[in-house]
Amino acid sequence: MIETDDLPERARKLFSGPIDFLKSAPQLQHLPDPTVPEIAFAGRSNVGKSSLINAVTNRNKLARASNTPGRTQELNYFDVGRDPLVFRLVDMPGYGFAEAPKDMVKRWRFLINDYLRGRQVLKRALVLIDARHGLKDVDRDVMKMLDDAAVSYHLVLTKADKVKPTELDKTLEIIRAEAAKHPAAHPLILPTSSETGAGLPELRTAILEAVLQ
Ligand SMILES: Nc1nc2c(ncn2[C@@H]2O[C@H](COP(=O)(O)OP(=O)(O)OP(=O)(O)O)[C@@H](O)[C@H]2O)c(=O)[nH]1
Ligand SMILES: [Mg+2]
Repeated sequence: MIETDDLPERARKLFSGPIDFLKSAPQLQHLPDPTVPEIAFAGRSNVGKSSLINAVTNRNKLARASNTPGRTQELNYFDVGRDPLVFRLVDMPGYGFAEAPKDMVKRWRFLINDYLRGRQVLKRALVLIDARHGLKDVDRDVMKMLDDAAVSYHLVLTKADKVKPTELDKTLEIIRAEAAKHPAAHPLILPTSSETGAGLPELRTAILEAVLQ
């Protein structure tokens, strides 16, 4: 069992140890048995969910990232830790992808919502927000849904390398103020970059903290 002292170092070790792709679940009935905690990466299409999974796990091609929105179409599971398995990361399809065929968007929305609302072992959802764009109404809808379902979530800014530090601070301030009005939102907003590695140690620590809760 993992002890909670020196969490950053424990998180660092865990994320540089064995991490294995487990499965892709196109529907809820394909989810693995709920035996360990899960941490889900949610967010608008193209926000950088798959890239952040790769960056946080120090691996290049664990999750499939691409410039084409709508890349991730199923719930992709990754086992963190091997003997013992400690927790699972879940890469999700993006929401708010208007260009995709309507029935596909609908199917993803049901999959995302049903998973986020109903998964007992989901310890925390990470709601990724593009640092260049800030919160959009679709993000607010997801936040509201998580509030209503009492699922605790962390707002994570992605692509921080794409904005100037002053602009990033401004965006953080705005998002912090808005997050304060959401009961299930964690007060700490995490700025990250999969390109430069900024914010990754903090994200690893936040994930492990959520897992151990
Ligand atoms: N500059 C920069 N580009 C990034 C960063 N993270 C992701 N990207 C780019 O953004 C694009 C989308 O990244 P993905 O990780 O595939 O995004 P996603 O959220 O998984 O997208 P879907 O699976 O389609 O929902 C890719 O071209 C990435 O290279 C980042 O931190 N900095
Ligand atoms: Mg993806």
